[in-house]
Amino acid sequence: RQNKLKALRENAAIINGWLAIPSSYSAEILGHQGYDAITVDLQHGMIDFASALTMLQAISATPAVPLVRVSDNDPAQIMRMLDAGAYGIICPMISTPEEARRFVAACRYPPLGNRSFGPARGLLYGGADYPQHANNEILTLAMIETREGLANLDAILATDGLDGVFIGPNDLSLTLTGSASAESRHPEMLAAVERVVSRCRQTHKLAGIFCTSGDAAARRISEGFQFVTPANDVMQLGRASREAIAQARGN
Ligand code: 3PY
Ligand code: MG
Repeated sequence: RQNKLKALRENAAIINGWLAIPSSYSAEILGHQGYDAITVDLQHGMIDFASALTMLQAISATPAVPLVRVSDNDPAQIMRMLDAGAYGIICPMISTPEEARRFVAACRYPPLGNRSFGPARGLLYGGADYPQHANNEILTLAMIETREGLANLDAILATDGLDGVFIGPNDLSLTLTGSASAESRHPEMLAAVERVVSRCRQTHKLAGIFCTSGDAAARRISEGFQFVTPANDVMQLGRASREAIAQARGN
């Protein structure tokens, strides 16, 4: 199976859903809403391997491409998530080109990397020819969310096989400005974001970012981002509830 995200990025921004709640039912619901991709968040989501497996199964029954944000740059966890059917990995806290290489190597079978062979659900989702094509089809996004990662941006973007970067604006603003804010307007943060977009454009890499709403995601697309996450399930559930309660109370 081709990873449609790789073709989509040429024409339109990829809209990516984000799951922190450990539920295959939530995953299935989100998958049917029109997202291009859905990410199962093992870093800050409340999700263990058993839940992640059923969530990836649910997403693969919808048009959305199943992705996973792993909890750290751990080849064993990356391998298990790919075997569980993730068609792309978002890896947090990539700060050096060595870390980026280690991440990409974990996503690639030899000779390009060191992923161990046992594709399991990869075959069910990707098809019988998955072993021949997985190295090309698995999307790899390195999170830029540390001062060091920002400083090493060019070297990280030069990593063979890396499809792009994904800004973690909470962590990045925390490290740059001393307070975490996903929509920070601090000048250092604005400069950092602009730099990531322009470097990605120059090197034809995907520029992604986490956002807190659809409006914010639309602004990021107009800034040049090609992969946006318009909030996660927790934020959406809370916001929809607050709105409904306010409407019901007539205020
Ligand atoms: C961040 O904003 O730091 C993230 O990791 C997004 O989830
Ligand atoms: Mg982060």
